Amino acid sequence: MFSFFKKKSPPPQPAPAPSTPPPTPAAGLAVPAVPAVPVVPGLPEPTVGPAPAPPPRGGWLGRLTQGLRKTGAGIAQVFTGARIDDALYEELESALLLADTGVAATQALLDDLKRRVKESRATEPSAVKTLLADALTDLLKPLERSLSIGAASPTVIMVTGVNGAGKTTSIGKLTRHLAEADCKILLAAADTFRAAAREQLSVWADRNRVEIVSQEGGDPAAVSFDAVTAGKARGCDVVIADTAGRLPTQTHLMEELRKIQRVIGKAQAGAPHEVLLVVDGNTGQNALAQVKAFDAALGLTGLIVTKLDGTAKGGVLAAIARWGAERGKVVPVYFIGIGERLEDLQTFDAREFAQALLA
Ligand SMILES: Nc1nc2c(ncn2[C@@H]2O[C@H](COP(=O)(O)OP(=O)(O)OP(=O)(O)O)[C@@H](O)[C@H]2O)c(=O)[nH]1
Ligand SMILES: [Mg+2]
Repeated sequence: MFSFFKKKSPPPQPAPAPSTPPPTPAAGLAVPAVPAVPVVPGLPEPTVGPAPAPPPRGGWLGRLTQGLRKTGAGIAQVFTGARIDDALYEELESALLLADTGVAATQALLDDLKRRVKESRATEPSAVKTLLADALTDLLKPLERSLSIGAASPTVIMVTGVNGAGKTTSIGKLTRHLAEADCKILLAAADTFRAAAREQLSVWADRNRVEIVSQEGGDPAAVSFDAVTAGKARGCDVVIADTAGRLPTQTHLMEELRKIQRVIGKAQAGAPHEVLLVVDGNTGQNALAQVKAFDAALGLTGLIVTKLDGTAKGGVLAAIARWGAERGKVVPVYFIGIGERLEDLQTFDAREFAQALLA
């Protein structure tokens, strides 16, 4: 599960009959790549031959652990006692709630943990900590999914979120990874409110030597339409639309996002294939409220959770997972961000995250 994203591989020889249409992506689901070409962040993508070894994530894991250390310390404290008793579970409940896990996910984790403790007949608090890591991994596992590219041509990705969540920066990093994998990318500066926003995206476009459709003071839906039309005409693999930050309570701005989404669909049937929400990991329980609100408005297909390197508590991912489990449909976390450097955006791995949180 270390591929940064999945890309449809070149057609086998001889090429399949043109009458065979590519599979249509189901909303919210990454299309199973056929077969997937794992891409190693920071390393050149192999075009032929076996999949490369997973990238060295040791440094990454250390930084993720460091970013979540406050939560980790709070939870670790619970397991320093000599006995497994009600007091331990009560302390754990408080620690999980403090870590932004939310009431529903905390309760689910505690119930699952007690069952595991009983089944394993654990007697040491340290063993309970290991079982908690297992329970958390299982809860987070459904969030783990790769972004797939190539089922549609171009694959259109619309990126949304509140102000300053890290949308443009994440698009820049994602663009670099896609460009390194030989994807032809076109960026749409659909954040037309501020000149600085367009410039910021242009810098990423220049840096990655990819094309950008930008229009001074233009209508964001029109810019998106032009970009998708141009992407189709130019044979691009991916079109990524950067949108202006907004609060889900700003009804007219949410309506504008819906319009962008609709208009993109007019430029290309079935698009946008991905509607991503970028969430600042520091916003705690408010992050779940954002996910719910943007999902209600747009039908999200994935999340990018940024800034897990600061004061983020991390438990909110458990809250997002629990919410998905309750309604029978998760919004997967494609990437998590732990800083401003290119390599600071990585795929989400449930086990790794649970271990970092409980280190
Ligand atoms: N520490 C840290 N900073 C980040 C991360 N991701 C983004 N940032 C920073 O967050 C700030 C805002 O990032 P942007 O990408 O401009 O956010 P945005 O969502 O596009 O903002 P608006 O377009 O103004 O709504 C910048 O200073 C980024 O460098 C991260 O994972 N960790
Ligand atoms: Mg931006």
